[in-house]
Amino acid sequence: MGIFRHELVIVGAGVGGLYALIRARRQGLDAVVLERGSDIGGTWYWNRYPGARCDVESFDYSFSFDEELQQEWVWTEKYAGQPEILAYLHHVAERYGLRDGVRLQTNVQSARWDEDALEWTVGTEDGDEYVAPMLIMATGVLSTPKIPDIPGIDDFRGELYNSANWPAEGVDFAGKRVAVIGTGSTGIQIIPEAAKTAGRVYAMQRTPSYSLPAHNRPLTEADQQRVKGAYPDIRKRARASMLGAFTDTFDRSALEVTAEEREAEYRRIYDYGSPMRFASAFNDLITDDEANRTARDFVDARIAERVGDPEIAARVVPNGYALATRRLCIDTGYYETYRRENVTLVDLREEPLEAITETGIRTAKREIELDMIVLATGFDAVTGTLRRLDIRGAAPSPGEEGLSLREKWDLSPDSWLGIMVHGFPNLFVVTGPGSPSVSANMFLAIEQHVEFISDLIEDSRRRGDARIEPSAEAEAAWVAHVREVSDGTLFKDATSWYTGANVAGKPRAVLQYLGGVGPYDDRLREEERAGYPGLERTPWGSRGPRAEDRGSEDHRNDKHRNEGVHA
Ligand code: N01
Repeated sequence: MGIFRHELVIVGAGVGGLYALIRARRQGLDAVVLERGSDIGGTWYWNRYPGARCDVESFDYSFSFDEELQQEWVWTEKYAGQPEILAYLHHVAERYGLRDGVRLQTNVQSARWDEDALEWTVGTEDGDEYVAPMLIMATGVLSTPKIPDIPGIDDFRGELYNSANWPAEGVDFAGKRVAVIGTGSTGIQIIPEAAKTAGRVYAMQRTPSYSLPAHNRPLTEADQQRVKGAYPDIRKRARASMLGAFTDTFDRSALEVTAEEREAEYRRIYDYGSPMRFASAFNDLITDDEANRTARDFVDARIAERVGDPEIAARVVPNGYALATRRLCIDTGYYETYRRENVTLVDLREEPLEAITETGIRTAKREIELDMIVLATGFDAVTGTLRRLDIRGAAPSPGEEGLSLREKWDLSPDSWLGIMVHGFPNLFVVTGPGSPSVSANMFLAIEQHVEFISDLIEDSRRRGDARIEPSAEAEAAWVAHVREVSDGTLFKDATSWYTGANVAGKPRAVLQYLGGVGPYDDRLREEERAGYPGLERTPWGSRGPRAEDRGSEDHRNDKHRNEGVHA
């Protein structure tokens, strides 16, 4: 057990944590990254199940901060698979010499703000403490798997896997009877892969998803030249766009064009293969149910064609919710898989899953004997990971226990700009609730946040702030704006992880800011230009340890670097 002092602690060595470390080092900060995994990569380290692939195109789903990096890296497919994305993150770690700043297998469990010392103490499972005045939580939005509360789950004697904690050595489906529970983005990717070699695959579907064919393909030399020749401009326009990934403007209502024009537009994007583009084919698909219905009708017909069998199609065509208010998926051969002799759809709406037994699964209608069960049951998303840690902010009054982030977010997932939380000074969240996060290209959303956070840290160092915290008013105003925007969309009625509806007891609220990446970027810039009016600041000297006791900028690194006070 030890106590380690730094100027900045970053939790999570995924895309956000690695970039935060790069930025911190460029600012001359002594920073450390704490990572529970045994390697870097975050979401792309854990989600290594067969078929794992991104649904944002690889040219977009990558760092833009360094022109040399984006010129030298060669993406081989339109949609990169998990191994390629992980290899890219390893390349980034090597290229910027990040590994010595990352403590692997360091499982953070708590973070406590000390109002006297004006610093955070981050506690790990091993009993170590990392102390720093600034704390960045880059813990990911899909990083806490939701393990379903199915009776008998511990009794199963066969192989049981969770997609978000897949064995590094891989899993052999060959000849086995495999049930995949869940048909969201993950299940839709695993089912066709398992069906290639399994004896039988049972696709256990409770809620069907909308999915489009990815039309994934190798990238050609011409693709590389086209994108790399224009990368700076592509990135600039992506930042000003709604979804942060492509820049076409869709300024027509689905209801103002003829049925033929509409069909032609849907067909054009469908044949290209991009869920983001499809969901923005017209400007009212997520705000007007009638407009949305035109997109649903188009996709429903395509799903039925792909499945073939009308009885199965009737079960896998979604109904009862608007397209894109649950994640609009992409797939490679998912619906066609139901044409295979060795694939059985189990519709859990007709025969609810009652229990997992020692030998398989019992539904309301039958016993299914199994060798393997795969849980593709999703995540306690966006706020889940931080709610599970014991994070204590400022005490309401002296002598009292610090405010609990879990308790605060159990009421409502409030934040200021999705980045800071009132009551939690000097704590920064990468892609927190109330920011574009998963409704955008995550790489860009993460860059946007890390840059705002590091600029803010730099600004407060320059001003001599010891403590910065969003005011209650600024937080409330942002929360009201996020809600006003989502109330104008069909997302407010979504029953998916987008609104926390997939986790019992979680407050229902749209967890993303739906105003668009570009307008959100403008809002961040405005805040910076105005000198961060949403923040309350406390300079060194007025409270807490005196500035000179904490080291001047010149020798700060030496003073705070790993003092390693070993207990
Ligand atoms: O999780 P999900 P996911 N009994 O929540 C079912 C990203 N992602 O891991 O909806 C039976 O979407 C549940 O049914 P229901 C992407 O952002 C991206 O698939 O609760 N079923 C649902 O069908 C995505 O949105 C990529 O009725 C149960 C499924 O499990 C996000 O991750 C790839 C159940 C969970 O679907 C999450 O996707 C993979 C139970 N007790 C993931 N509990 C790409 O980039 C849950 N389910 C392509």
